[in-house]
Amino acid sequence: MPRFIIVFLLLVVACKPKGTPPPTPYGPVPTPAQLAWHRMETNAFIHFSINTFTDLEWGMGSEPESLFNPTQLDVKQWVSVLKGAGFKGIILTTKHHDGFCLWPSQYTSHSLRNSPYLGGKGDIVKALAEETRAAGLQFGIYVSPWDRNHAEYGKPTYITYYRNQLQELFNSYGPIFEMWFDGANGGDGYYGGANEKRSINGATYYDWPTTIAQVRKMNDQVIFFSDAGPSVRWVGNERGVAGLTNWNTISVDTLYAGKAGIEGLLNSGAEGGTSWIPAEVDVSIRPGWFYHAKEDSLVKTPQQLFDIYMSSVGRGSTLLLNVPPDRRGLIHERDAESLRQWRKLLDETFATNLAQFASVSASNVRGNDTTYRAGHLLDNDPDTYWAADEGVTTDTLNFIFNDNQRPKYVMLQEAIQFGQRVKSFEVQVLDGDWYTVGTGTTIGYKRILPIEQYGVLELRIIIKESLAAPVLSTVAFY
Ligand code: FUL
Repeated sequence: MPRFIIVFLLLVVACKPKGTPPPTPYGPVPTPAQLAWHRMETNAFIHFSINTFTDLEWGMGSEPESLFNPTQLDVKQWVSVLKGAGFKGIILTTKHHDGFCLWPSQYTSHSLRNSPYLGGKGDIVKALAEETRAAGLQFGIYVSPWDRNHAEYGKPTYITYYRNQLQELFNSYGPIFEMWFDGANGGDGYYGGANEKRSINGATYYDWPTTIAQVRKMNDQVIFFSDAGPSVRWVGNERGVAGLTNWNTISVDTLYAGKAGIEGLLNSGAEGGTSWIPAEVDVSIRPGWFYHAKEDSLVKTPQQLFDIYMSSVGRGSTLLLNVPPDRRGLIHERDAESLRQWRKLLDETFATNLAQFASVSASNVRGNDTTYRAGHLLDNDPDTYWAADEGVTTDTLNFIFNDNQRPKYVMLQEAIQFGQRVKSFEVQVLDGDWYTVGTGTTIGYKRILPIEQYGVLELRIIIKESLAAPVLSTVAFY
């Protein structure tokens, strides 16, 4: 080929306009570990300890280790029930407020080492961590900062004890995907025999920044839960209900775990908050967190669990559902059955995505570039997305079905790696005229909106307000 042709071709390639660059992230965005956590959607919580044998929710710390004696404990059963229900991770109460440890900690005698369980040779943290990972699920731990057994609680030496235990747990049982710092703190306790009330200053006593830095040295991917994050926040109630408006952002400057009066803020987050700290919805399948035989008839029904799924995952949060094993050391038949039927209900409800029968167009596409086309909303790929032009904050997405369809739910997802943006939207169907069948505020990782059911050929989603140009990865109809 003559040289001038080669030079010409090279010039053509060099001058070809490059595609439109991806959207600029707006505000705080999730870390890769937080993004992975969002995608887990549902995790299981396990409250199991000496309280299981005393019928208490909060042990005083004086309970003799001899009481801890599950006779048929089977972590394989736990994991198989929980995996069958679709959970992606399991978080275990390794130590609750009473201080009893489910692993043979070298820093205290108040553990299963001094119980009859397996002749003191058991290690439930190890057994569950291994079984969980063998099943392809992730393992997390709850380690209560408040310790009603420890003689030094309230003094700086207790903080050293607590940190030593975290070292033990992270080094022996990792990788740990999530670590739970409970906000309940201080009060009456056994405290090594002192039997008194001890109050601490929740804002300063634990010196969390140092503890967190120490844990991050052992595992820089771990998700820290507490009222104030730093990775995920409490949702402000234990009923399973995230805010209808649910920002993943919040400003933590004056927040700390256990601070009173912040439930509303935690429930809905803060528009324009300075950190990405999404809400986690923790709720129990029974009235209590620990197993009590008297609550066997009060296990939440599949429909109640479905409603909780809708008010947690369906509002952009992650669900952490507690399923407490009984005194045998097994998940009770009633809980297992309820979970099975719940899973069935979810699978049936979300079996057929009617979007497969639809085509979509958008009123605006970023740079008119096919990289950001509306078709990505329907391609089942969480990594592709539709985006509007910078500065365009109201848009209409138009869906045309190939045949009459009757969707009951609209599911939307923002591509949150670019930040959370949408502030209000509306769903309309065409039936001669356009009718509004549902309205919503924030979307975030996922929003499942129940809509008024109509037989429709054409439906549109109007994004009425957005903090920046909307970027959505998925729209689905069920
Ligand atoms: C609370 C604790 O006091 C409860 O016992 C339970 O562990 C719940 C998940 O967190 O703050």
